[in-house]
Amino acid sequence: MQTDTRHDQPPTGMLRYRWVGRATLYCLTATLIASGVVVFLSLLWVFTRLGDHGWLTFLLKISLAVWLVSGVVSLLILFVLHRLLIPPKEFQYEPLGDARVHVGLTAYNDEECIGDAVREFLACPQVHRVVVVENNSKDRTRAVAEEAGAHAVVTETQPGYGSCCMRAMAEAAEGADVIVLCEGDMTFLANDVKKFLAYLENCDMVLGTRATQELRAAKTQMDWLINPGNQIVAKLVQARFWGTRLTDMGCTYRVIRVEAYHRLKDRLTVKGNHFSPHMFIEALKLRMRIIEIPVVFRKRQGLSKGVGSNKIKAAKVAVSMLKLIYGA
Ligand SMILES: Nc1nc2c(ncn2[C@@H]2O[C@H](COP(=O)(O)OP(=O)(O)O)[C@@H](O)[C@H]2O)c(=O)[nH]1
Ligand SMILES: [Mg+2]
Repeated sequence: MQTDTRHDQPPTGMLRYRWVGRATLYCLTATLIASGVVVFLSLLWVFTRLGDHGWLTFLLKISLAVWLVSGVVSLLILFVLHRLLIPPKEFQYEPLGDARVHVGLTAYNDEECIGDAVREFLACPQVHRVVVVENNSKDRTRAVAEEAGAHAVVTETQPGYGSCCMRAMAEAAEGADVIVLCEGDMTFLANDVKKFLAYLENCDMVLGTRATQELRAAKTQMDWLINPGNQIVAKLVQARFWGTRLTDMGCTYRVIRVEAYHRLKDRLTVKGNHFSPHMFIEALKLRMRIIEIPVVFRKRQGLSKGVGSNKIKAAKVAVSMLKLIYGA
């Protein structure tokens, strides 16, 4: 049975969609900031002599008022305005049948892991083609990928994680019905492709999330800081695009229908490490249907070139992600 219930928003609805989303995000942010200020001023009031000063009481009253008003407005926007102004997306069911599934793997000086990653994907019965895009590697990445049996190994000369991901999808798109984007560092499990394909029957793009403890190895780059940080920032995106559940900002492993990719590709511009949310934020702006599913996440083989091992780099990437979210 095939029920095509896809209805993209007409252009007039898009403006309303954007402004209601922004209002939700800005109001919730004001509530969060005001909560922090209220707690801080209350501590000063209770534990220091500053409590004797009238100005502290005045500031406390102002911040309480901001907290209350922004909180109430946020609830009204979420539970009233959204219902009145943003029509819910229709349920979609489009079977994939015997869709051609092409995998694009990213690699950069990844000779330790790219061979195993290619072999894992080639062993998946659902996968028809595996393409490796390596980012001008100085080691044997290309040779190892070829020896492992990759159908193609392409060199992307533009440096950066985003450039590599964009090229990997462009290469995988040729002749495909479905594109799988994944890192060739063995953190992800190729066999999870079947989980992605099951959910893709109901949407345009399926994102992986590394936030599920039961599917994560004991020691990975999703540590005590990166994991909760990712989840909190993902909730900001969820506030902006209310309706789509999100828990991870940086999971490369994702699957997209080729038609959706062609609608999206010209909007993709971020070459650096914040490419991952850039891609799904642009898709959400187009009101694409996105489902996030838990995936296995293992310890990386070889050295991390991204944020995996460097908290300062992670903080910089987080700032770039926040700029994306508040500017969306
Ligand atoms: N950071 C980074 N990653 C790149 C680049 N080119 C390709 N990649 C690939 O993008 C993926 C993400 O990088 P990785 O080192 O795993 O970062 P991590 O997942 O944050 O530890 C890997 O498959 C890299 O090999 C690049 O210029 N910079
Ligand atoms: Mg990685």
